[in-house]
Amino acid sequence: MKFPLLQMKALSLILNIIPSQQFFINKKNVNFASGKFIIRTANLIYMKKLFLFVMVALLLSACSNSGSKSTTDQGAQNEIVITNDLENAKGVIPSWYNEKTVVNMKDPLAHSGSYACVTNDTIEFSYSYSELFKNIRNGVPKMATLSGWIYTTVANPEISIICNINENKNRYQWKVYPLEKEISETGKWIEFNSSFYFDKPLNPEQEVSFVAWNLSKKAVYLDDFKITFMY
Ligand SMILES: [Ca+2]
Repeated sequence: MKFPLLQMKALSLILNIIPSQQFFINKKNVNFASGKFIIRTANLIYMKKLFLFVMVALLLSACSNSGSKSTTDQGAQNEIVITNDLENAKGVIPSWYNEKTVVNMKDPLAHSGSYACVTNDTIEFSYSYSELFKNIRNGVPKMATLSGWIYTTVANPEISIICNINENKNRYQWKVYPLEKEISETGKWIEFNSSFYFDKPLNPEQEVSFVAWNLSKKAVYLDDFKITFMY
């Protein structure tokens, strides 16, 4: 288990507050304080500290993992990267939609963890991302990419990544990136990458969305999305 520096500092602070010497200054303990008893008491204190350390560590670890797995990192100064491994999708992650398509995968196994997204004859649209440009970062991007992993049950399925831009709920720009030719192998996870150049002028009030659209009527699964906006 790894703990970030901040959590380790919190643990240290909490453990220092615990009055670990109170066993020794308790009159009852002092009266019966043979060598063995002191050792047992010392062990008790050690166990108490260990127990508290583990409990606090578990609590802090749980807190740190309870949030969205979707992270927004500002890697290079001119780009924003957003990732989602779908493991917490059922808990509803801001900016992500269509959670009903996220399933606990058994056969095939998900690409990461337990969850991936399914599209098939009744589910044409995948788990999706949608957000106003102004909520992503100042300014508007020049281009964006959506990459991830895909698993198809039929060779060359008719499936595409859609990048849609809306302005006041009306469609402003609609771009399609077909994946059909790239996905020739069935029964295995394949990495895909789709790129979108924004050739029309954008403004921060517009909303950008990404979704996979499966028209093959056959099962195609997706996992580990990564969206990169370049400014
Ligand atoms: Ca996953």
